[in-house]
Amino acid sequence: MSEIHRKTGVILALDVTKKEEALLISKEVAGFVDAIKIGYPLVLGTGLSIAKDLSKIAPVIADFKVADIPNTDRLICEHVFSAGCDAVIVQGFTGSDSLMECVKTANEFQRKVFVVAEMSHPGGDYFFTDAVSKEIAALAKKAGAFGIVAPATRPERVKELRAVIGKDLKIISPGVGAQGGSAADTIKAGADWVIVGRSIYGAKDPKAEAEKIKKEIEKLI
Ligand code: O7E
Repeated sequence: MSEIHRKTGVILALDVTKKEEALLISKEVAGFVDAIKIGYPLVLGTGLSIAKDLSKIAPVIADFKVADIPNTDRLICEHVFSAGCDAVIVQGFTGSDSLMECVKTANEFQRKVFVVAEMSHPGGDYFFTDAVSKEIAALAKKAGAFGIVAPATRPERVKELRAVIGKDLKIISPGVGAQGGSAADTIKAGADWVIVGRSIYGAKDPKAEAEKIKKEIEKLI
């Protein structure tokens, strides 16, 4: 287990499906990202044991967008943390009891929970309306989550959600690069980390691309 600290402001979304490729890219970009986010593509492709391998390179965030009843959420989180993941991403629309069970389980393992407040794709604000996203963000804070997920494709929403949660919670923002969002605009709006997938792992030179985003963020400080 390792703590997620902000050094570069970049989280790699590792949505490749082969173990060798996942390890190769992760080792290449290791100094330029603060964590590696794994989700269904990689875990279904390789098995959850990939988490232990990757955790030797960087902290691992398990993006399973957990969204079930409290008991099932607890079973999922226990599995994820036992496998070596440092944090889990869960949905907040399931309500406070489900969310609190995830946070309670994370606390038992001394791990972290991020709650999706609003999604980054064009349809992402259809059900996650302004009011709903803000309510989920407030619930994440009340439940004791470590942070929320907010869309880099809508920096104005990152800013509004930052105002709801204050300084105590972190914001991780997907949607930079392939989805059109800008790393600098997202960090300026109040995000702590941008989550970047295809523009890094799909690049000819993933290391150079990760370094470019890191430098773009560094310029803001
Ligand atoms: O577009 P990319 O390739 O840079 O990848 C973005 C990653 O962030 C990808 O893994 C996708 O599943 C995830 N993501 C979004 O793109 N938008 C969201 O609203 C939420 C996520 C996500 O990771 O949710 C938890 C952070």
